[in-house]
Amino acid sequence: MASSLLLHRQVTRPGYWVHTGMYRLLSHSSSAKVVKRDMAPFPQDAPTVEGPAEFSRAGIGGFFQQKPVLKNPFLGDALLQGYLRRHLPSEVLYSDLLVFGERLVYEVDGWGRECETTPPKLVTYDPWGCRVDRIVTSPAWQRMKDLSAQEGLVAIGYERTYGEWSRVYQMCKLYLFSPSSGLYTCPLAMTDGAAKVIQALGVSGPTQEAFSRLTSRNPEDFWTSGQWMTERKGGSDVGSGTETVALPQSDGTYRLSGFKWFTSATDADMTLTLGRVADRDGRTTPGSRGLSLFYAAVRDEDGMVQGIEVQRLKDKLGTRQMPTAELLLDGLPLSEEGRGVACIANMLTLTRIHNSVSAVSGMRRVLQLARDYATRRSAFGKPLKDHPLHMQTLTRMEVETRGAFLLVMDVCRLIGREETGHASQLDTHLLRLLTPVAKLYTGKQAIAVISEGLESFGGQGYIEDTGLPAMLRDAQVLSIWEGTTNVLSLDVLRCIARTSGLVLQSYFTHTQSLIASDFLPSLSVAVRSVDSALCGLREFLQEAVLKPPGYLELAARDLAYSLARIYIGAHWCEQELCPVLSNAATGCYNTETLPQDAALVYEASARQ
Ligand code: UCC
Repeated sequence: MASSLLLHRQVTRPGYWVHTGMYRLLSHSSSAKVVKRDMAPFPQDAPTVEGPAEFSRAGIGGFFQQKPVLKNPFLGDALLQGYLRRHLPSEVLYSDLLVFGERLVYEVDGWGRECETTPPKLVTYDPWGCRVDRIVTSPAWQRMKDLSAQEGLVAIGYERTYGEWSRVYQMCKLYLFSPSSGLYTCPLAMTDGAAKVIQALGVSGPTQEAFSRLTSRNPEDFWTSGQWMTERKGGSDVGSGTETVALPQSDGTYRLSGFKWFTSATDADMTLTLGRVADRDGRTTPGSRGLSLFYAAVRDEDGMVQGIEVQRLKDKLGTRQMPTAELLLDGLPLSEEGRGVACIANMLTLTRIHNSVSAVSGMRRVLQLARDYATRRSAFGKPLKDHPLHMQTLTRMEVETRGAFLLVMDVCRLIGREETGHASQLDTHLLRLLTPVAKLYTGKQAIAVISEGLESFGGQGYIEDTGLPAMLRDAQVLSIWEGTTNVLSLDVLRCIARTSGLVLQSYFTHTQSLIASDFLPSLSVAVRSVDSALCGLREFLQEAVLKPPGYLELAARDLAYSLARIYIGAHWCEQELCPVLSNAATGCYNTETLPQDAALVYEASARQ
């Protein structure tokens, strides 16, 4: 079906125009001769009359809406610039981001679109029937890899030119890159995570080369890594869902046999993955305790996959630019035995931070475009930017985005401090607590803000080749991969329990100190609001620990949201800061309500 209509005009009586066209849409006059012309070129059979000049030549009129223009995202981001001026004033860094911003607009953004329109393909066999399992990616995807090395998008985090602020610098650069990257930020997240795991385990043996390649600025040497954890039984419950078995070989390596169900960036050069070491009788230890972490170089010297069968590429809602596959693994050497989950947790922390950065950057990008569009699009006699309600909507999106930015950058600051040995115990606690909080909160925010952003373009926000719908599709994954909202909410509870509440103590101390410092008188209402939410949350937690088991579990998501909102603080003062408190007051977490919840959810299906 055609996606647009050419409306042809025909005079029925003086001064009365009837539109006829491909479909009988607009003709209600019984005297009109309505012609259905499926895709007939105009004009053909209809007797045409010279109409007003506007529609006479092309038949589609003279008005064309100007599209939103992407401008240098660094220059267009006052908050980012202000943040850097305050914390990391460096001319070199400023000019690097400025030049990178130009490169994004004039070069990289087009590659990003190309990655979307030319998705990867799996070639299973060569023309002569040999199994090759080659993943063919677009030239633009390859260029993204080279660019990532040249721009140091992983390397910056390890060169540490800016000491404890190096992670902030790296993440600011990734934040600018992400919406133009055609999802290349996904392999970069895992690459960064793998480098961190290797560094934490001690760089030696086969991982020495891997580490230097993962952190290289030379495109010839640069490697990306996968993080292949998910199996058919376990996306979230990795501990009991992992079936991959690792058989010891005489040369000290291990053979892995298993089926990895989601392997993002399957075109990676290496991967980290989990498996269970089998004893001589083939027995394995169940649960998380039985999991070990393995390193594997995925390709041979000719770039062909080794020891792996690619079953198929996944057909996904979004992130179509990036190959995600099902894999059968075989014969990968071991790097570490026994403490798989604990070791890969380092990677999870970093990829969750990357996820949060991508979430904020998606919000920022849609706002930048919406803001520009509001100056170019007029409706009801004036530009959109002059409609108060439209501006109010953009303002609300802006507030969300700013709040998310500050939360995420604070987590980046904390990881930078930890990695450079500057972290106090309070910093370490905050990092552990705020990493899942930031990830789960910004993932959801990104979906909401980007969805609102699409609406601000009217119908054009729903049109594929504007590039806008892909932003929403890609955002949807942010709350799913690297731990869903609920799994991360439970991770918040887990870290509270594991530290006997110390992470919370640090949170309260730090947040209280933020609002106790000097503030503008105009912020006093906001500060009071944060203060009262903080007190309420403290009281809630004191009571919640005395409630039956299950109470806090049901409160986990709202608790995580409360932690996020209060931390974001004054930026949120028009919102309910502490949903966990008001929901507790209405009995939301009483476990007796569980059957009612289930009845409500399943009511519709039960009737069918
Ligand atoms: O791979 C995927 C897609 C890749 C795409 C990546 C791109 C992302 C960036 C995009 C940017 C655009 S998706 C795979 C997603 N899967 C997950 O995220 C797993 C979700 N499930 C969990 O997170 C669970 O909570 C588990 C698996 C961690 C739970 O396992 P366990 O075995 O029950 O965990 P335990 O027993 O609580 O913890 C085992 C050890 C402990 O260490 P020790 O023994 O020293 O006390 C924990 O402290 O692991 C440690 N640990 C952690 N440490 C567990 N979780 C954490 C954590 N979050 N941080 C630090």
